[in-house]
Amino acid sequence: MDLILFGVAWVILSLLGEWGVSAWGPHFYYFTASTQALDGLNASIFLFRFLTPIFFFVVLMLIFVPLRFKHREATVKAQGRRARTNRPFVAIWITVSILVNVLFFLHPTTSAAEQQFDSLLPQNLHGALIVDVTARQWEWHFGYPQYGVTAAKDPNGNDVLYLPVGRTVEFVLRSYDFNHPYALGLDVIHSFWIPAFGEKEDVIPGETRYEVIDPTVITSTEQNPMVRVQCAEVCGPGHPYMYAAVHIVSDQAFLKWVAAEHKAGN
Ligand SMILES: [Cu+2]
Repeated sequence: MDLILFGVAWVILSLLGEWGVSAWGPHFYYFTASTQALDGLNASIFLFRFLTPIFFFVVLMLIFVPLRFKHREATVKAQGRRARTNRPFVAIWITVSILVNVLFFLHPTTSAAEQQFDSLLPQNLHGALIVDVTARQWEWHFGYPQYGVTAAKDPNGNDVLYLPVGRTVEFVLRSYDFNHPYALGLDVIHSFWIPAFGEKEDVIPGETRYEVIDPTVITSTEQNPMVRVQCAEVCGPGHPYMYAAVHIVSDQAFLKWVAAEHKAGN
């Protein structure tokens, strides 16, 4: 009887939980604008789906066990406190815990890492748009070596990032250094973060790092503040203001913008 009651309560709560994950899962990330962000979102939904029944099992046990196995004060006095072990239950619990941990290590952890390493392989970067990103206290510079744009600026002279939708982008990330055209000295550690792209990469002086992104929607910072470059590593008093506007546009609009940058001498 106990078992049936527990089982029914567990199934009902788990189904409610799964329904909650279906309803709220797509909102775990505020806004997604790249396949990489969608992969991250799907990974967290997968984890929540899997963990919901386990979560409710533990919660129900915490409620059920003290109620069901409660001893009266008199019994405790007469028999003393006794502990009993359900060996098969403990064995199953430990085995399942290990299996769940191994599963999560393989998927999504290892599978996502492999996917990320694969995206950096030269054969997967054919036709990719290369964007040179230079971080310095406290601004971002963007260059497009394939298009002869060295410092992309908007008409007001602010640094700006334009990306064509549906084309793989390879960001080449550097902190301001001696090899840079404006260099005076070494800069500090920054972190390149566009929240809507779901990835973040530290920018370390003296190192070159890469991030590959596939933008999926036409949008911009004005439409959604999650679509902006934001420094995500404390780098001095100007750190919170170290951001730049991002525009994800159609192919034609991108080429038009490149032409305008040439005209402006950027
Ligand atoms: Cu910074």
